[in-house]
This record gives sequence, C-alpha cells and structure tokens, in this order.
Amino acid sequence: MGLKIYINGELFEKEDARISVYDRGLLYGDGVFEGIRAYHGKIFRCKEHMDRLFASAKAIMLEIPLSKEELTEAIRSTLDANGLRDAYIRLLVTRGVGTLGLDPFECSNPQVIIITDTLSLYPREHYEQGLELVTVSTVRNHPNALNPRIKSLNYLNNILAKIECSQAGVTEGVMLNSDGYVTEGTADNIFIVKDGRLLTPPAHVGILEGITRAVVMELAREADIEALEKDMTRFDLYSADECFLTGTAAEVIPVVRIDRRDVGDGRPGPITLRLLEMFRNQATNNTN
Ligand code: PXG
Repeated sequence: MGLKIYINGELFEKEDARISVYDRGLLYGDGVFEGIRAYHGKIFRCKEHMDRLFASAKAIMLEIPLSKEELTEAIRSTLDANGLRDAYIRLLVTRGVGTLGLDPFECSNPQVIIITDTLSLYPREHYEQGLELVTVSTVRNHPNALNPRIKSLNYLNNILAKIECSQAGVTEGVMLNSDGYVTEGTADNIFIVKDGRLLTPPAHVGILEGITRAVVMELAREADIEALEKDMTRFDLYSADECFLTGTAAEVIPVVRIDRRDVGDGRPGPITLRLLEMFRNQATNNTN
C-alpha cells in the first residue's frame, strides 16, 4: 500500500492526492506551512509548530479552518494511517481556489494538506566532519517586504540562495540581510560559539524563528552555557570558535569552514557536539 496524504479531512493515495491548478498556493505561493518531525510516534514540539503556523496564517490574513487541536489530531491520524512513528511531516495551508486575480478576499476555501513521509537524513559524515558554508549574495527578504518570520509557501528567496550554494560546490550557505548582518542558512538557523558563549541572530534581522533554535537555546541554558541573541557580521563568523546550524531535519549540524576559512580548528567543536547530543536525547526521550 502506498503513502496516504491528507487533504481537507480525507486521505488519498499519493498518486490521487491532487490540488487545483487554480489554487493560490500554486499561482502565488499564497499560503503557509510547517516542517515537523515525529520521533518514536510523538510529534516533536507540536504546540510550538501549531503556534508558528497560526501566527504565519494570521500575518497573511489566512483563516485556518481547523483549530490547533483538530490539526494536531489530523496529523496523528495521518501518521497512523501510514504506520509511521519516525517521520517528517509537511503541513500546508493554502488560500485555496480563486480567480486568476490577486485579491485574496475573492477566495474562501483554504486547503489543508498533510504529507507524512520517511525522513531523508543528512549523511553521517556531515555530522562527523562538519559542513562547509559560503555566504551567498542573495540578500534575505527584508522584513518590511515579506517578513521571514512568516513561514510562507514562497521560498524563492531561499531557493535562489540554495542555487548559489550548489554553484559554489557546498551544501549550505549563509544569507545576510540588506545591512550585511548574518541572518540564517537557506532552511536552518545559525549559531556561533565565541569565548564560551552561544550567539545567534535576533528575529529583527530577518529570520525564521526556528523551533530547533529555541530548543537549543533552552538546552544551552540548562547546561550553564550563556546563550543570547546578537547581531553579527561575517567577521563574527570568521572569528568564531565554533559554528553550527539548526533545523527540524538537520537537528544540530556542525559547520567547520566558512568562505574558505576554518572555523576554530576546522573540526566540529565541543559545545556543538554537546548540544547535538542533548538535542537528540530530548527529542528521542519524549520529554518535550
Ligand atoms: N530558517 C528557515 C528559513 C527555515 O525554512 C528553519 C530556519 C529552521 O526552523 P525549525 O523550526 O525547523 O527549527 C527553517 C526550517 C527541510 C525544510 O526539509 C525545512 C524548512 C523548510 C523547508 C524544508 O529541512 N524549514
């Protein structure tokens, strides 16, 4: 039996799961989404993902037709229908079918889609050897244009950055904002360690406030590591002792080289590895 996809309360076989070509998610990227993970049958930080989805939807004046509880239940039943316990969950809400015009108020049939699938993990070498990054020339969306805090279905800003990474022969990159401040990776938040302190860019520079990012901040404090949000430039990356990225799929992934400069001694750092271990324990011990 194939994979089952949830669309508006019904389950469809993957091949039969279809959305209209008039859907505004397709026509304009008009919608919001979440990337969530289940570990051992439990949805990791479900409340935080629901809160972020509803905040994104509110920002674009999109009314989600289900409550947070109903959506959570829909995710659970989709996981069950697919017999998945360790999974990647993609939850989308589009504004639905409208006319070809821009006006969102012509349209009132949001489409709720839940895809649950097996997780494609990053190769183990990435964790053991660490990633090489470049800073890309594509500037992160300006918060006054399309705020990166909104997890919208329009990811072209990030995709353009990802193209630059591929062309530079690296897997990930760092995006700066229009003032040159470090924002985040293409789909991950960034952290550095400097003189024993953990630093990450604040929301106002233009980032998606990652759920993994928040968990790592909590874990650092538990481990008595000072953790704070701070504006940083490329200089801060180049002179960092350690660096890592965080995200639902990646968890915590060490960075060892940035723009051809070694980070610290060019190997995954001790605080990075400690936080990765703490994160995995927390995710798999179901204490969230
Ligand atoms: N920044 C951006 C721009 C993101 O898209 C994160 C940070 C990390 O957030 P979380 O909440 O996951 O800690 C994301 C994550 C994927 C994938 O398949 C991930 C994201 C988007 C699209 C694909 O890894 N978002």
